[in-house]
Amino acid sequence: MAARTDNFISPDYFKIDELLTEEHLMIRDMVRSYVKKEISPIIEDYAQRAEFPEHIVKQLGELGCFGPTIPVEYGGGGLDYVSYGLMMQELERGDSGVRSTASVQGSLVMHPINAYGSEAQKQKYLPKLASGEWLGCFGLTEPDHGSDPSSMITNFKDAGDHVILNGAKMWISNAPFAQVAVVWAKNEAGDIHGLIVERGMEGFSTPTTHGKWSLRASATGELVFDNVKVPKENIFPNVKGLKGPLGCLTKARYGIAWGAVGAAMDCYDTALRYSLERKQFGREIGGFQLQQKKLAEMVTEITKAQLLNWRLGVLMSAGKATPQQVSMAKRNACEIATNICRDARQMLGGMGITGEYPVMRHMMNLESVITYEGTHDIHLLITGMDVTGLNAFK
Ligand code: TGC
Ligand code: FAD
Repeated sequence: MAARTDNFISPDYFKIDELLTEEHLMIRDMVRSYVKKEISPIIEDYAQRAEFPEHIVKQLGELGCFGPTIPVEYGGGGLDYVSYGLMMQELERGDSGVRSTASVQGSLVMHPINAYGSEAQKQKYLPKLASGEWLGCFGLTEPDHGSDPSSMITNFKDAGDHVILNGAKMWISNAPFAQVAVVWAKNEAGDIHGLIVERGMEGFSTPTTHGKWSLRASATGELVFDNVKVPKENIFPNVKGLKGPLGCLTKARYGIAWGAVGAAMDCYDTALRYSLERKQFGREIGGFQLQQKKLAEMVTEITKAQLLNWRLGVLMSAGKATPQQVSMAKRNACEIATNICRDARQMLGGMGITGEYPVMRHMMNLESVITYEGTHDIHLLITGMDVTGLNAFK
């Protein structure tokens, strides 16, 4: 497949750029240029072949996309949450799988080590993860426990200076390429703890998941633990219970809220451009009311989501955002992005199903994005519980 030239122009209908600082704009433009130069020309090919472009791990590390909010002393960027959001928006504008790689590394692997880990764990793992020398993954979901992780059965037993870990995790992004895995498991008392498991530990394997029609350029796998000896020093000392993994999810869901809007922006830009070039019945299809309705609704929803994300970023940076606000933003972004990508695909007619344009790839990717990190239903129930005080999960 010929490399694609990426002429993306960002929709900014409400001059949201004016809400951003010079630093935000610089970071956003740096990642946007990277995506245009290094991701857009290759990503369709990798997705078609269902292959993970492993070489981008180092590039993302060099760019500062791994752990942008982690303190500088551990190799992070020490940046605010709007900067982090903008990075995720730009990466997912390229491909949801690329954003996934960065989300998992920063929010699901580096964040728990930074927030719950010992000083020795931070020093050992964070700089290597920040630079992209090591890739990490996060194991919460199990074959029989997805939306309800509190029922997990992966467990560890005390064995002196180490513990013995048994069980399996499923649907784990980055797993086949990861050097380290942050794994959530129950101790003998049934309490959930986080452990750092390293590739090479005996009894630990990461079989690849094949046959995905979505996130094809992202590597997904299982984590299998067969009597794995994990040193006790690899257990997070500072967290116990489901709030440990859920706290990580809040950070990652925040990044997804921005990321999904990035995918929507790419589809809108592609559809708009196409509608002004493609002629049927003697005129540009963009001149037909039915196509204008789609474009007008797309840019309206993108604008609303951009404003929601920006406000959430400000609240996150001030330490004032609630997990429920993050759920609303994640759910909203996934919904509007999924609808926009489907409409854009239709606007491209037959061309819309080919890899000539990024739209079908985004559309298929978003089926994972709307499912992982809490399904669309789960985030609706989180909002429902927040506004009524009544729990409809159980
Ligand atoms: P519940 O009793 O509500 O809560 C247990 C404890 O956790 C606290 N908590 C949170 N803390 C931080 N952030 C959040 N978002 C939190 N939500 C809850 C809560 O206050 C409580 O604390 P404490 O001190 O009282 O113990 O728990 P529950 O068992 O009733 O479950 C609630 C529910 C259903 C909302 C939760 O289990 C859930 O969110 N389920 C969805 C599972 C999920 O999102 N899995 C994602 C797996 S990772 C992934 O998909 C990565 S994909 C990445 C990529 O490739 O980009
Ligand atoms: P289920 O929980 O079985 O849900 C099935 C359906 O039931 C859904 O529609 C759901 O909304 C609905 N449902 C469930 N409970 C309720 C309820 N109480 N009320 C109403 N409806 C309900 N996990 C990780 O730990 N780490 C990763 O890196 C990771 N990466 C992923 C990558 C990909 C590509 C995918 C697809 C998934 C990944 N996941 C990961 C797993 C993901 O988080 C789960 O798929 C997700 O949480 C849903 O769990 P499930 O698939 O078991 O669905």
